[in-house]
Amino acid sequence: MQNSTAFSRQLAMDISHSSLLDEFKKAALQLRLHQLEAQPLNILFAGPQGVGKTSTIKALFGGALLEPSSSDAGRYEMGNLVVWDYPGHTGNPEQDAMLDMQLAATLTERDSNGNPLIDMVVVVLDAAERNLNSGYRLITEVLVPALGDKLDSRLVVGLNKVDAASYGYEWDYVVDSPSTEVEIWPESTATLLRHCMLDETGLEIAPVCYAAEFARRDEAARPFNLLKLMNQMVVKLPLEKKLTLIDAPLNAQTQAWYESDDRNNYLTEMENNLFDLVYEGAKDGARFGGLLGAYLGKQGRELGYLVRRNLRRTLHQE
Ligand SMILES: Nc1nc2c(ncn2[C@@H]2O[C@H](COP(=O)(O)OP(=O)(O)OP(=O)(O)O)[C@@H](O)[C@H]2O)c(=O)[nH]1
Ligand SMILES: [Mg+2]
Repeated sequence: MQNSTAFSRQLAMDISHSSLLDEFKKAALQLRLHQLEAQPLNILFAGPQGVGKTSTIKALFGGALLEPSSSDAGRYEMGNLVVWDYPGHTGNPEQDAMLDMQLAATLTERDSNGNPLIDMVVVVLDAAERNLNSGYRLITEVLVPALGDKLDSRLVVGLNKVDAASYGYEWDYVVDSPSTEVEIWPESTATLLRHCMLDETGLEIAPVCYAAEFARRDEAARPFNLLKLMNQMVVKLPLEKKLTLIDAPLNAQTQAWYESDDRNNYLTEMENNLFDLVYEGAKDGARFGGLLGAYLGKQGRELGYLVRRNLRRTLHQE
């Protein structure tokens, strides 16, 4: 159920078989896909102990990624994607200082082309924790200085465990979504965090509230707002790295991507992002009458249809 159906490969195949795209357009799109594919992508997950870093990685990438390929525990490789599961503070001051130093060193490391080795840091915080200070210090004292100028596009902040943060409010079985209270508590924490970060570092970043394992009364836990988190990662990554994330073996469970605070919007945003990526010069998905690519005429509409179909397949939303 994985890489044989990677998004970009299937899209390239669909483009070449399409009867609505002319040969010139096909060649241009294939070239573009070819330029964008097979870029290495390193994503590092960091945060205090027990916040759900490993659970988040599992929720996004399913089981496929969780086979450490090197002697390095906490570093998972799958094709061009490398995921780092960075340990949190232990409470031992010397050891913690060492961890911070190693983290800063990893973030300032460059590849052979002079680009940062780590493309993106996802900081996971526990929304249920009343004291977010250690995670906040990690951002302001370790990550912000180490990430340097490309901060905005390299940092994603996730507030995990929104279910546990909601103090007794839970799934609303009548409308089959979390009750509003489930969203309000963590969202106000996210707003507070946002203001503090802006104030202290000038960094404008909106934490994403989600749950890697939303606890259910009598069903197995499953993610909530995972698509929102994924979308934020796709939006922030530089153009040449986006496809690597979409091509990674994403969680194959339909349910994993299903429940969001407003799931259609995130899917639409992701469709727009991917369309613009492949169709050079397009903006916001070139929508016309809501239809992806339609503003660019018949060929745009056809590519829009193919992008949309393949994204839905990739996220198991068919
Ligand atoms: N209620 C709830 N529990 C969660 C959620 N995500 C993770 N957990 C639980 O939180 C605990 C810690 O999760 P991990 O993924 O091991 O956290 P971690 O950050 O990798 O922890 P360390 O590697 O020890 O630093 C586990 O018991 C998870 O089941 C969530 O969204 N909601
Ligand atoms: Mg862990």
